[in-house]
Amino acid sequence: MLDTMNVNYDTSIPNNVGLSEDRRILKALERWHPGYLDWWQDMGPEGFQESLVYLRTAVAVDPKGWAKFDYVRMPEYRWGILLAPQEEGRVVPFGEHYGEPAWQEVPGEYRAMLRRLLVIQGDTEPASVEQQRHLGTTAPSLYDMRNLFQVNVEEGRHLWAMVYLLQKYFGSDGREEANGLLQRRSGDADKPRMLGAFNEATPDWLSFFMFTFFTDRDGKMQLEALAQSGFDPLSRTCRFMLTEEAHHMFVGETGVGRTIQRTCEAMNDADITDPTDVEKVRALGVIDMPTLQKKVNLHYTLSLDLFGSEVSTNAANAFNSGLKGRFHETRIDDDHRLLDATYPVLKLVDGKVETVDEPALSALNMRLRDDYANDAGKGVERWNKIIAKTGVDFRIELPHPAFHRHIGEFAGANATPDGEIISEAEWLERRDEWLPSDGDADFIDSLMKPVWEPGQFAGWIAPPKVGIDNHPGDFEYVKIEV
Ligand code: BYC
Ligand code: FE
Ligand code: FE
Repeated sequence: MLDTMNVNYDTSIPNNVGLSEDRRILKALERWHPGYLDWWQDMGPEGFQESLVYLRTAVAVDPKGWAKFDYVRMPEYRWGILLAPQEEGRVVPFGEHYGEPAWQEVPGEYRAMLRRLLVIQGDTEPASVEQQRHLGTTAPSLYDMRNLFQVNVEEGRHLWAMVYLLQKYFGSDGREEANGLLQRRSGDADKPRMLGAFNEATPDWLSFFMFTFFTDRDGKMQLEALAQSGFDPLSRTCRFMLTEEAHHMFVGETGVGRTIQRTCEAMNDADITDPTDVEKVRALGVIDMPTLQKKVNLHYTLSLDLFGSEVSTNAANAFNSGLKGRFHETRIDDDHRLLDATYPVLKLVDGKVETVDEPALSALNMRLRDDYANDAGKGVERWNKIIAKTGVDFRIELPHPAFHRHIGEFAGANATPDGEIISEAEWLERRDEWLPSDGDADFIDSLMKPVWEPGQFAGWIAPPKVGIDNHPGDFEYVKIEV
């Protein structure tokens, strides 16, 4: 019997799916591999490809102790195909096929829908690497640089995860999609990435931390929904991806948290009690709270767009067919079919924000977005605790879902962060109060000076509480010149 707990490193592609006995798919992946490495060289982290980075690599898929840490050159990272172990007797946990045995092959009637989900999921992974490729040169510490690169190689692995499913289960059109994933480019006018937020710039480290907090959290929610899939290989893939995702959100949450910490400490040291005195705070070389709030407003709303329209037939179809479930589907106490249920949806009715009950099946994007907002809100409260502890009088708030939206009910509406609908003129006039302005960007950019001495940190961010893999503060997480 195949050992699915430990990862086989004997093949060119590490895996726990028995690739050495599955020559056809091994060959297909080996043919795809050089194109992937070319993409990594062209679009992966700029510079540092020869540097030794203290990275973790998965050696098993059980939640405890799956990682091994070592110095690795990024192009030599062992990107592998890792699925969570198969669960005995697993059934389709929702939709029309509720209770039937989970599928080990793609049901013919759902082939196109499933392929689309895999391609969209796959497309976001390399996109994020492309968005973050310029950040290495301005890393605020070697610790942060290492975390960036860890996130990047794992997003690369997430691409492999989707490519494996496409190659294994979708034949020649899967192969074409796998190639397409290496051809689109974040922000490219002619061949952009598929979803909005993945074509935005990630110009500075605060954006990176906000992105990994807010946008990787969309990743978490979408993967949680796909981890429920009746198509068992997808479920297993997503379950393992989620263990990696947790680290990405850790990087984001602690990155912003350390920025907040440093700002508040600097304000206290300088006896500045008014957090809105932006000029005075900035003169200390730290990022003021109102600017942090604007970054939250931006990244949160870009991420809300990733949930699609509140009311969506695509979402209803994906659920009905058993392909994409709800967050924690198996823990929900209902019929798991949603035939008669309704769900409250925020809508714009006659120029006002109102809650309207919609068929629960059509409202699944809204529901997942609500679960996301709840999850993100808890993280924001952990940031607020950091602020409160320092005695600084400021709270970070998530803006209303009508604010700054480009997809769904509120696309094109002009709303304040409190959800009040305003005129276009007022929006234009006040936009810079709510979203990062060019001036804010220039200020943040002025702080983005590299700090590459082991144990040293840029002045705008506090050191982490603990090191990676229990290493002390002055550990050399990246050996830049080898
Ligand atoms: N941008 O019924 P609708 C991650 C399109 S992040 C552009 O409203 P649906 C990660 C939509 O495609 C997780 N287009 O929405 C994070 C459709 O177009 P077509 C990624 C958009 O389909 C950080 C039309 O509008 N995974 O892993 O129910 C770093 C109407 O669609 C957008 C997934 O998203 C948009 N924001 O929901 C690295 C999971 N929104 O087909 C990685 C897979 C909608 O009519 N994807 N459209 O031409 C899905 O489940 C769904 O496709 C979506 C959209 C939730 C994205
Ligand atoms: Fe990912
Ligand atoms: Fe991620």
